[in-house]
Amino acid sequence: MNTIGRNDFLHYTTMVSAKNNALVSGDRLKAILSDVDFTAVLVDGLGSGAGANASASIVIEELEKSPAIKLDSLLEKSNERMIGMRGAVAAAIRIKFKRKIIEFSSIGNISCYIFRQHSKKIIYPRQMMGYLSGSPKKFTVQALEYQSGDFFFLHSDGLEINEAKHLLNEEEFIRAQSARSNYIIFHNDDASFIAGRLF
Ligand SMILES: [Mn+2]
Repeated sequence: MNTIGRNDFLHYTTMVSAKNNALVSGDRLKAILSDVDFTAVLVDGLGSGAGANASASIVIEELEKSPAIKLDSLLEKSNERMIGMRGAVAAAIRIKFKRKIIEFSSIGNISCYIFRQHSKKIIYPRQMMGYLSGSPKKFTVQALEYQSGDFFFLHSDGLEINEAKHLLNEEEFIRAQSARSNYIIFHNDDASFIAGRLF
């Protein structure tokens, strides 16, 4: 399952796969691109199969219901609905093209990288421990400036990036965007990523 979108500000790709090539993945994602911003969420439901997918779907539904929702509210509302469910880890990102700002909110082990072309540096947004479980939690949004030429990569623990610095290279990053980079290693697990280049 892959999606691709592009406009004058962004070219992004996404991928979701399932453990043992099952039909249902416990990972889900949603990306919404407009002329003014890009909003995306990547969710890894705990465990695998239908139960994991049901938990992940809660976050997707909340974003579909209110695409302009603040990212901390998205996680808060999703968390409230997790009672009696397996739970999930999630990361949400919103990119505001005009002001060149990346907003980020997450809980649990979704990895997120921003690759800064200009200074050849990798920026790691703050992460919060835990998972969406239904027990009360406070979420925060981190805002980071970006520059034209930056890349970003969000992924679940079903894959890993080996030596992330290689993805500072644009050709390598473009290979990563289509899951063809040798520096991206897939495990036999539900796996997903969102990868974008900013212009
Ligand atoms: Mn996982």
